[in-house]
Amino acid sequence: MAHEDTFVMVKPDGVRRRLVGEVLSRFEAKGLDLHRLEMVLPDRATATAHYAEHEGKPFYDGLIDFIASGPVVVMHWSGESAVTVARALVGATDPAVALPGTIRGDFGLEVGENIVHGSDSPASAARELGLWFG
Ligand code: D4T
Repeated sequence: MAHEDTFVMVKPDGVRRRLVGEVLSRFEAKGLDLHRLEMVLPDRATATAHYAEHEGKPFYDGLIDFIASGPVVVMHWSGESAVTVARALVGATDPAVALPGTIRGDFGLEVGENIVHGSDSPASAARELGLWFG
């Protein structure tokens, strides 16, 4: 167990569906600490850098279009095992199979619009916090 920092983003569908407060309240209720929060309209350079590992995959172009399609809310959270805890709150990538009780399990149905992102490792968190917060 270790104190960790992590990066969380409410994606454009989550903002459009007015789920920002719902996401925030789940992270707060779990006991993580919020350090930074900002609403931004992602430019394509930031979106492509964020999802660089997926370049060349069939869903990549649609994913970049989607992330740049409207404002997102980016957040820096920390706490005990924050990376793992945030991923557990978010749920499985495909909302259709994400467990009830997770954000994706409770609010989503489509993998292309899965509401929220959470870093998948401490190294990804450091990279993504640097990318989005400078
Ligand atoms: P992110 O990174 O958005 O938190 O999602 P995950 O970490 O849970 O899942 P991922 O990196 O494998 O996928 C990134 C992003 O691509 C979308 N996606 C994914 C998609 O549109 N079609 C697909 O088939 C897959 C696998 C959803 C999340």
